[in-house]
Amino acid sequence: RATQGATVWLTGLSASGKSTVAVELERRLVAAGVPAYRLDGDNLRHGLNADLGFSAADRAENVRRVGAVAQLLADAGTVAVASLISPYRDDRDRVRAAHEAAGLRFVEVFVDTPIEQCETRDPKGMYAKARAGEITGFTGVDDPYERPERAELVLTPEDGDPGAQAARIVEYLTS
Ligand code: GGZ
Repeated sequence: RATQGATVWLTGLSASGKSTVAVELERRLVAAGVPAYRLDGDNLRHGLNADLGFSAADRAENVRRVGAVAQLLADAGTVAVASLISPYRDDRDRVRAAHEAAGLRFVEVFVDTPIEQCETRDPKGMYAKARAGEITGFTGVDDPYERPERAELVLTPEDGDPGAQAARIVEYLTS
């Protein structure tokens, strides 16, 4: 049913395009009459998760909290569109398991943009700072990113722009 809630979980490196794909996905779903709501990791770190940093434990707590909020939205019949780096496989799998235990659909989407492209984009200059050693523990530079092994969808730049990538997710959700 088009009105059924679900969580779409976008994972990938900083500057991989997760947030832009999330905006495009939310826009397309709402235009089609499907209630959708975005949960952006970077934004939520200003409020709900303002107490968290970037240690492995804090990232785990970040993912746990956003996963719990997404699950509430999904339970209420909304498509939650979460975009977080969420670098650890176990953290993501726990969110999946919680959804599945509650009978809620969880769709993991790996935004697989090569780090070279993410670094070329570098919209906030963070990769440059990380390479220069001004930031430590930056995902993909000197902190791990564990690639999903069984994501429902893998998006690469070959799929096209973020709108085309979002369209792939809509197609997956409605097929
Ligand atoms: C990774 C960092 C870091 C470190 C600050 N490592 O691309 P952005 O800038 O705009 O979004 C990134 C954001 C990551 O937040 P998440 O909540 O998605 O991360 S996680 O799921 O791992 O908890 C990035 C910025 O914060 N940022 N320091 N050390 N990204």
